[in-house]
Amino acid sequence: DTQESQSRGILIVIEGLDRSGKSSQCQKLHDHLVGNGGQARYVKFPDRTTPTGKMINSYLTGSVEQDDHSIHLLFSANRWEAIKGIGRDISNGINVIIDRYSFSGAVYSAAKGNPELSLDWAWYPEIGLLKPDLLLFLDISPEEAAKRGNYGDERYETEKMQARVRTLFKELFARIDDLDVWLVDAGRAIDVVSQDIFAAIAKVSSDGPLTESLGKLG
Ligand code: 2DT
Ligand code: MG
Repeated sequence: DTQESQSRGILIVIEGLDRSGKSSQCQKLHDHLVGNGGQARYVKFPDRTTPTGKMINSYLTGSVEQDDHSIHLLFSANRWEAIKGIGRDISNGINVIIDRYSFSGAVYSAAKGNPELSLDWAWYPEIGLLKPDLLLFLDISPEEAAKRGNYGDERYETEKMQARVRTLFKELFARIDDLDVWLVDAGRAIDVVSQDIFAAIAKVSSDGPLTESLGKLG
């Protein structure tokens, strides 16, 4: 057989608190994969360029108010509208790196402390989205994060909120079955962190089709 069958790409999600270095690490990982001769695409959620993304942006920057459930579902819709395209790219051999995904989606909403908006409720609309081959969580202590300067002025960028989000991320990961989560100490120098990430990626196998999707919480 002389025909080489093309292998699929891998789906990598990078999660973490604000100021954990997610966007820089996603960019470095993208360049690393392309430098090794692969194809890669960097996707960031929320994608603020689409109609749902524009509504989300207005909410985050404080120019409009939204019911907690309603904004939650918009964040989810912002992923659902993109997921077929991501699946197509993966099938075509492109590695897709996602900066924030369903995990941020569930924990930020649940961290608001609205008693009607539990982690279980918040997770539900994510069920059925593609499950990543690898989830990297860039962990940073509140003390390390504080050294990196002040928060911006978008909604959610307060110390109280970040502390709740950090606890909820860990609770959520413990409740998801068969998910490969790598905790990365993101308090270290940027290049040290990226070496850890490249090592984790090298172990990910793309054998078999990417058919798995996110399921119910355990
Ligand atoms: P960035 O700072 O990464 O642009 O995110 N968020 C994000 C949610 O509340 N729900 C979601 O589904 C996602 C993807 C995290 C802006 C803020 O939006 C929060 C921070
Ligand atoms: Mg931010």
